[in-house]
Parts: sequence; structure tokens; C-alpha cells
Amino acid sequence: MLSTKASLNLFLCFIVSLLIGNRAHAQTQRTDWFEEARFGMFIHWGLYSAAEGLWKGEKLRYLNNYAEWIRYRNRISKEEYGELAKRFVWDEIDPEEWVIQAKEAGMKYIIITTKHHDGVALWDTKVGNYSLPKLSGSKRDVIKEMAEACRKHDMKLGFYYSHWIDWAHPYAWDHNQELTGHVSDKEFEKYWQEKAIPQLRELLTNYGDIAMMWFDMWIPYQESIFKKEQLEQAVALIRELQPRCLINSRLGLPTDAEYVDFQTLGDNVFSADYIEHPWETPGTIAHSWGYSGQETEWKSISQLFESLIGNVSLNGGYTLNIGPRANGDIPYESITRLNEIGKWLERYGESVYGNTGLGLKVDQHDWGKTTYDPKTKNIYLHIFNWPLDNILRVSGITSAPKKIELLLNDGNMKELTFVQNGPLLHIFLPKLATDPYNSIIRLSMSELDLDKEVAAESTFGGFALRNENALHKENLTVQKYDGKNPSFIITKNEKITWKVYFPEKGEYFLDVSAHNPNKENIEIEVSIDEKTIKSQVEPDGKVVAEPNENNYTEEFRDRRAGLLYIQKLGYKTVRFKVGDNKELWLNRIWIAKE
Ligand code: FHN
Repeated sequence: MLSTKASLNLFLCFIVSLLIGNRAHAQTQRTDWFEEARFGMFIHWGLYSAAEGLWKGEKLRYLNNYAEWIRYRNRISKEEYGELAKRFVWDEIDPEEWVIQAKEAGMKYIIITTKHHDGVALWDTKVGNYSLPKLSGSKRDVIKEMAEACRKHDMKLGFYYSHWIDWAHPYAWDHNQELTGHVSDKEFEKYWQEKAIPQLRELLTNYGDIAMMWFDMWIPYQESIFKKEQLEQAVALIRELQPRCLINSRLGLPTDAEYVDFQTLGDNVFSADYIEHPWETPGTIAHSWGYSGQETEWKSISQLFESLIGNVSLNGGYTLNIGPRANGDIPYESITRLNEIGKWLERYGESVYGNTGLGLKVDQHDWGKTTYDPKTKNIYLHIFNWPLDNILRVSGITSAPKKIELLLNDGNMKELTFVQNGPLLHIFLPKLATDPYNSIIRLSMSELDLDKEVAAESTFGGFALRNENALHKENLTVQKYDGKNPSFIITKNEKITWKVYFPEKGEYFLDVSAHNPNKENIEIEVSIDEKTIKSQVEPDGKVVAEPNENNYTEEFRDRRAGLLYIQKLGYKTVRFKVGDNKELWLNRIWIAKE
């Protein structure tokens, strides 16, 4: 005979397997709104908000001192920490204001911390007494109020739930167990069945439609105390109670697993590559996620724009966090930033919502980013740095735009002239940028043909051939920028090639930026189609990275490799080779016209 629990588990597994069968289709439909939304609000609000980054007059301890970690960092007892609930100023708290603020910022969803690592439920849970209503004595259920306000303002609502770490439950995960010894699997299962699962059930039952469950374990389950079946149980519960609810990858299962709808990247981590499946970056507007009265690291508005647009250009979204105070106030620094972004999105939202990227080389353009709306076939150029010579150089679009317009702040458009030469487009701009952060140019396309291989033309002209835009490279060691040296390729006898479109005939010069770590000269060859230029690179030394600190680093000098006459404009393959099987650290080749 199976026990009741075992039969329940079997039943849940059966539900999961049914769901897996339909997964591809269901997942696509479920995530449609999320991929359209692109921008959401994260709210970290809990007892820690009332500590404001201070405990008994002492600031947060240790590195990575997030205000919401104060209970753990400053070693506060569960009971004393619970007293913070008394500081909440209930007659000022109004979650609807948060929803209105998110709307004004152009955000399409809100994720609120229903239970953070401190284990305190923000709602009136029936699972134990450790909840904000019980600890504060208030009858208010802010999660309910949030759910109502979101419905009223047509805002999607997601729940953050810390399923792994819970400092209030003796058998949940707590990082100090790395020193004191782990709870046993049996004990952890007790936490899971008696607290986490019933609380998830409450959240999924009592608050109407929930758009997503946002879990927060930043290691894969195999490295954690979780058993796969436990996470599967959570998935089955969510699918059973809220079939349209999305689940993020920090549940502990990978995004390509059967159960996860979208990937959550690391905190404040922005992708370097185009990612096909749905994904987002959770990011803070400052340093801490929860409110800290000691906060000094407010991100600039330009930085927030770069993060949002950068992610959309790589097919992702951005969930920007704010930490309201224990009286519900959103810090002024957050409000000013959110309002600026909101104003911008109201005018230029068509370049963000429902947009993706073109899939060109990463950081293709040094003036900004490109987004693309597949429904309208419009390409949007986001200009963060207005070119001094008022020519915007766009590389990789080979079909002809029907029309190119600069979107003006007042809602009007200004048509721009352009010339297209193969994959290189020059757009002639007016003298002044239209927006202080990010001016938008719209390309109306009837066809979309791209050359995803071509190396981009740089601002002011010229082509920088680097590791990132190489066409072929095999068996090369790539060193990323390490804060001192640029990112570079270690090349021996191997060949690296790039695809370059020479826009006109004439003489071009080739400069090689590299570090020769050998004691003697080495020979290099740069070939453009059938023509080859050979030159010598002398040994390099060091350079003082930081004066007066004995801080030296390898020097990467620019050398003229030679001049080359290009007879006919068009595509050419550029090859680079080092002689004598010697090592060379190649940073970039620069090709430009005299
Ligand atoms: O430790 C938490 C942190 O407090 C915050 O909630 C973030 C949000 O992504 N998640 C954890 C760290 O990754």
C-alpha cells in the first residue's frame, strides 16, 4: 500500500508529465505577454525595510551588505528581528501608489517579495505566526491590496518567494550551515512540506491571477539541498492552481528543463549574447534591494537606459528593483529615475515593448543599440552617443529601408536622408540629439535582410577587427578584459578571419594593436583576399597601470602593418597570421582610409 504522501507525489508527477507533453506550445503562449512587456518593477519590502540598514546603531556587516540581509549579517535573533514590524507606519502605507508609480514608469509587471530570506510572510498566512500582519498587529494584508491594485490598474503581478533560504525555519537553508553542518534531507523535507508548499498554495489560491512565481536560488538544484522531486512538486502545484503563471529559472532547474518558463540572469548581470528563449535581468536601482538609509550607489538614468535597451536588443527584459520604506514611501532618488524612464517610454515605447534584437554581432555599434519589432518590421536605432560629424554609421542591414525617421520628443517625426553601400548605411543627422539619454531613429522596412557576419564600421569611419567580430577563429585562447589589459586573442600559427566591406576603392592603412611577449621580433601577416602584407612586431614591455602603486601591466602598442590599395569596393576577407609558431597577444586590427 502506498502512503497518502506517496500517492500524492505520484499524482503530482502524473500531472507534471501531462504538462510536459504540451510544454512547447503552452510555454510559448504563456510567455507571450512577458516577451511583450520587457520592463517590470521588482519590490523588496519586508521587516528589513524598517531597519533601513542599521541595527542598534551599527551599519550592515561584511561585504555585499544588502539591507535585506541585515538579520543574517548582523546576527539578529528571530524574536528581536520580529520587533521591527512595530515600526511600520500603517496609515501611510498604500500599495496602490506603488502600482501607479510602476505604471508611470512604463512598467508592465510587478514582482513583490511575499517572503524573503528572513522567512517573514507579508500576507496573512495561516502557516505559522511569523507574518507581517501577526507581528505588527495590523489587520492589513498588503499582498491582497497589491493584487487588487494590480487588477484595478491592469498590471501583471508576480510573487517573489524565497523557497530555499528561510532564516526563520529551523530546517530550511541558511548559509551558516556551511559551518555548522547541513540540515538533513528529512529535516529539509519537513520545512518544504510544512511551510513552503502550504504557503505557495495560499499565494496561488487567495490572490486571483498570478502572472509569475519568482524563486530565488542562484545555484542549480544539484548543488543544493533540494531534491528534484521537491521542485517538481512546486511546479505541479503552480500548474494545477494557476496554469498561466510563469516560473523563473531560479527555482533551481535550467531553462531548457521541462518546467521553467524563463531564465533569470544573475543580479545586475546583463547578457553579452542574444538569447533565444525568454529571459530577464533583475537589477537594483541602487546597491541594496531593500531600503537602506545608508544608500549611496544610485545608478544613473543613462545606466538604467543602457541596461533596459541593451537587454531588449538581445531579446531580454529588465526587472528593475525599488525598496520602499516602512511607511510605504518610495525613495525620492527612485521616483525621479522611474519618472524619467516613464516619460521616455511614453514617447518611444514602440522601440521597446514587443521588441527584440537583430542578432547582429554583440556591441556591433559604438554609438548605441538596435532593437527590432517583428510585428511592424521596424528597426529602431538607439543613439546613446550622438556622432560629432552627424553621420550615423549602421552596419549589417542589407535590405533598403523604405523610410528613415528621427522620432522627435514632441511626438512628430523628421525624415532623414541616407546612403546605403552594401551592408553599410550612413544616416545624415541634424546637429542636435533629440533626447538627452537616448534618441530614436526608426527604419521602416518591407524586407529584412541582414549580414550578421560583417565587421561594423566605427564612428568616424574605419573598421576595428577584434575577437568579438571575427568570422572564423579556431583553437584560439581568448582573454577577456581584466581591468588592466584589453580583451585579446592569443594567436600562434592559427588563422583568424574577418569579413569586411570596403566602401570605396583607394589606399587603406592597417594598424595592429598587440603585445609581443617573446624576447625577439616576430613576423605577422595580414592578407586581404589575395594580397598579403608582412611586417615585424618587436617585443613589448610593461606599462605603469597606476602611478606610484607598483602596478604594471603588459603594453599593447599600435603598429602600422602597412598600406594596401583596394582596387574595387566590396566584400573582402581579412586574414591574420603569426609566423614561426610564436605567441602574439592580438587586441585589434584597425583598417581605415588615409
Ligand atoms: O539574496 C537575494 C537578494 O537579497 C535579492 O533578493 C536578490 C534579487 O535577485 N536575490 C538574492 C541574491 O541573488
